[in-house]
Amino acid sequence: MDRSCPAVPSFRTQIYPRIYYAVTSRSRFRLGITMTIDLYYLPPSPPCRSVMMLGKHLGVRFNLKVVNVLKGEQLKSSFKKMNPQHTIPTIDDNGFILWESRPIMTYLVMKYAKNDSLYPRDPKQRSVVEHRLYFDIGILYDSIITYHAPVIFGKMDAPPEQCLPPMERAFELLDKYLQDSNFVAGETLTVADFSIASSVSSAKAFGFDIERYDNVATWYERCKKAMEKCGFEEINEAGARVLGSFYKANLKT
Ligand SMILES: N[C@@H](CCC(=O)N[C@@H](CS)C(=O)NCC(=O)O)C(=O)O
Repeated sequence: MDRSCPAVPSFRTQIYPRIYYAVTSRSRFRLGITMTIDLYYLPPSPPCRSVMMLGKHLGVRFNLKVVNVLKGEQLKSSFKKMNPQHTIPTIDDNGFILWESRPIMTYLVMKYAKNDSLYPRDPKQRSVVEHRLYFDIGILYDSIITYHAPVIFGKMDAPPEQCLPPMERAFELLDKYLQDSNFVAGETLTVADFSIASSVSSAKAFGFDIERYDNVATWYERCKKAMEKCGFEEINEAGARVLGSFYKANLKT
C-alpha cells in the first residue's frame, strides 16, 4: 500500500517555513531591521504623496528613487519592464513590485501596520474604506485632474469649463460623506484619508476654494493634525504647492 499522501502538505518543508517567514518578517520590521522598500516617485505627484505620508506613519523606510515623469523618465525601458503601466508611485518590496497608490497603501498596512485600524478587517468597515478609495480614484481625484491637467501640461490656457461641475459635485459628495463622521470612512483615520487628503490638497493648491464645503474644510484641518507627524506639511502640502505652481504658471486668465 502506498503510504505517502501527496495531498497533505509536509509541516517541516511546507508549513513551518511559511510560518517562520511570516513571523520573522513582521518581527524584523518591528525591531526596525526590515529591508528598505524601493519607492519610485516624484515629490509633487499626488498619489506619491499619499504613499509617502502613509509610509512615514507606519515607520516604513523607503529607498527613494526619483522618476521625473515631466521629463518622460517613466518611459525608459528599464522602468517599463518593471511597470508596464509606467506610473508612479511604484514600489519594489524585496522583489514584490506593485503600482497604483491605493493598493500600495493597503498592502503596506496589511504587511507592516501594528494593528488594522488604518485598514480594518471588519467587512463592513473595510468596505466603507474601499468605497472611499474607489470614490477618490474614480470620481474625486479624477474630476480634479480632468479639470486642471490641460493647463498643467500646457494644452489649454484655462481649465475646461464643462469639467468644473463634476468636480463641484464630487466635493458635494465628499462633504456629505463627512457630515456625520470625523474621517472619510468613519470615526478614525484610515488609508482613505491619506488618499483623499492628497487629492483635496492638490485642488486647494490649484486655487479651488474648499471652504465652500464646511465638512470638507473641517476634516482637512483635522487631517492636518492627525497626519502632522507623517509629513502633512513637508510632504503633502509642500508637494501640492509645487504642483499648484505648475498650474498657475500656465494659467492665462
Ligand atoms: N491611479 C494611479 C495614478 C498614477 C499616475 O497617473 N501617476 C502619474 C504621476 S502623478 C504618472 O506616473 N504619470 C506618468 C504616466 O502615466 O506615464 C495611482 O494612484 O497610483
